[in-house]
Amino acid sequence: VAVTGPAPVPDRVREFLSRDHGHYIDGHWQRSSDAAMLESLNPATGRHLASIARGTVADVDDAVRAARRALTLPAWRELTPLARGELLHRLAELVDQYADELALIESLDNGKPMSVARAVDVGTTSKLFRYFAGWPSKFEGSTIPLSPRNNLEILNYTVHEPVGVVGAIVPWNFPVSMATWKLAPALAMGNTVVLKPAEDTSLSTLRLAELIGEAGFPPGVVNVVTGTGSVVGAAIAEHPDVDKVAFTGSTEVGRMITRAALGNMKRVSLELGGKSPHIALPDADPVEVAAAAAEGIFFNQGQTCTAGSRLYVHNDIYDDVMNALIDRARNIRVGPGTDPQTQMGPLVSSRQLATVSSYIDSGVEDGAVVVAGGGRPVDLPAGNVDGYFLEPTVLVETTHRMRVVREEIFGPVLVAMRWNDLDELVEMANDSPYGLAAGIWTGDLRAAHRIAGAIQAGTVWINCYNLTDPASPFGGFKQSGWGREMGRAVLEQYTETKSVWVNIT
Ligand code: TXE
Repeated sequence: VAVTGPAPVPDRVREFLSRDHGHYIDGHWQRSSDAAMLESLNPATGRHLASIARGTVADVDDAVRAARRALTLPAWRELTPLARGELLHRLAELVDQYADELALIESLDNGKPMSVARAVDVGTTSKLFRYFAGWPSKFEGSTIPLSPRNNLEILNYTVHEPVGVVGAIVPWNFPVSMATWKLAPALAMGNTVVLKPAEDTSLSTLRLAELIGEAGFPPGVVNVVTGTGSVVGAAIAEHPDVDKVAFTGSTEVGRMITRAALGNMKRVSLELGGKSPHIALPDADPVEVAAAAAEGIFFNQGQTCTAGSRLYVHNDIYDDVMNALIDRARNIRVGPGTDPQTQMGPLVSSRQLATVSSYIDSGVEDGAVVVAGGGRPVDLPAGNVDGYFLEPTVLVETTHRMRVVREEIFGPVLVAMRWNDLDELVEMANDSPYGLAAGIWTGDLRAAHRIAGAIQAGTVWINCYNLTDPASPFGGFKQSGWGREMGRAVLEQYTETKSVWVNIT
């Protein structure tokens, strides 16, 4: 593993980081009700990066009250669909204008390489706002041909109305873009939002909140409350005046949120974990498969819900693929995200590093063999020795009885297995509580489509991996979630449908 060093931080970003960040409520910045703060650490150094407000139940109450009030503001409620779209366009432009700054904040706070933060996280964010800016004027209701009794003549039509106050709880792996996956459709459909970023990575979302104010969204339409999941997240999920909760995170917390939401029957949409199969057929090019498998698992340090974390390679090409894959894994440049040479940054937190490391240990205890990585990289620059770095890791001799094969590790750890029979392969691929994504590599399109049809997953990539687009629906089968995000499909998640009956007899 080659190791790289850090690059300097410009003054503007330094100034932003040095502020004591409050919550963004009703268009203003405010401290927590008890003035408590949380520390955000730089995962590449393990040292202080910034201070953010540690929210309380009272702060969530304030934010929900502001969001409720904003629903009735003429400046929001009476905005024409085109004008609402225009606001989203303006926000997209601001995100582009400050893209480098946002990307640097993201990279420092989350650890990911700057190039990834710029192209993927921030790039996706402005693209999402642009895509959803078009929908307010295009999400039409229907007129419905009825068969009424008593010769009545009825005009029946549907309209889509906002759900109301949306609580959005988002994770730390793609901070600003995960916030936008929820914000963009919620705002496009005329809702107001109380957003909680993850406690480890709130900074880019706080910068986005400044841009939301600058774009001209009325006060209270978007509110950001920072703090812990057990206080702020739980308060949003339970709140009787929140109409819908949209969550991305662990399946375990998704269950807790769903239970809390039952109190007032909130609408719930969930994007949860995954353990996605990445499959190579015998005709696939071993070098291409190795490159895709490496990118599929090591992208974003493996902290991707769709990570191709279970690799199934046909026996005929298994040795060739594994040799090329091991070579790739060993040559990935690990270092701080701010170094342009870095290909893989640190994990997000010491907690995540401990979790992922303990999974590697459990795999070895269960009989798996480490053929690449497995530990902390040596020769880190002096300033980075306390960072949360882990080598790209590949485990072989794994079976479906092992925890490393069954559970989401959410780190740069790949488990590889052989297969011979297509039916058995599909059975193995589906032998998981999750059903988020799958990848298939082959020139045999007949086989590829057969497998795509048989696999229980919300997304299947054939001869590509980890591609997303605001226009294409994304979500999970089984315990990977409820509902779909992005595309037309998500609009249903942020609206109520009203059926209006008019007697025109
Ligand atoms: O996630 P949490 P964690 C998985 C992944 C990872 C594991 C743990 O396997 O190793 O989860 O990560 C908020 N009520 N994923 O613990 O806790 C929390 O503050 C309301 C996969 O960090 O689910 C944060 O904002 N909210 C996933 C958000 O939930 C609560 C991405 C997600 O954190 C809460 C992240 C509560 N009781 C983790 N407790 C993916 N599929 O993309 C926490 N939160």
